[in-house]
Amino acid sequence: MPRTYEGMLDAKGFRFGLVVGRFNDLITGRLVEGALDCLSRHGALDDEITIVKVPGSWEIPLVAERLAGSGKVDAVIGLGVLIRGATPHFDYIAAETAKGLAHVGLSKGIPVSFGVLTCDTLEQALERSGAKAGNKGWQAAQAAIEMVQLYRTLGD
Ligand code: DLZ
Repeated sequence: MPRTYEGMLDAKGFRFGLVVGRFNDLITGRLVEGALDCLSRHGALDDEITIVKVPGSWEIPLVAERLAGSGKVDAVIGLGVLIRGATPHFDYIAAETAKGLAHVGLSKGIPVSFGVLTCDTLEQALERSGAKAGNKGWQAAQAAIEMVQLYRTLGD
């Protein structure tokens, strides 16, 4: 029988850092609500959750790195909403936000969830923040819970 490792969905005793872009805050607010709902339903305490707001998605990795290196959180959840405009601006920010968050996880050695929507339209963003396509904030928090548990299970 192969030895198989998986993280349980139990957030009790873990500390989470949410880094939230304020740009498109109609939607990012819904992602935060989803993430907090997921964390509390899985046993995380409000006292163990830190929320840091930043201007936009571009700034999320910078603050995620700071939190991840602080020793004060067990996982970071990045939440932002990018909506494509008329210029290539979106592509630059989306690519760097994704790369930046991946880099933070790899370099700091703690789980970092990617809860950044990259949408063509406001409608797509609404659908992914609590309407017909679920809530990406909730899913990002769920991945963070599973990953902190997995890290604990795998040990050093
Ligand atoms: C400037 C900008 C634009 C045009 N669009 C978005 C967006 O759709 N979503 C988002 O999170 N942030 C956007 N920003 C702001 C940038 O992320 C960043 O905050 C600014 O360029 C300042 O560094």
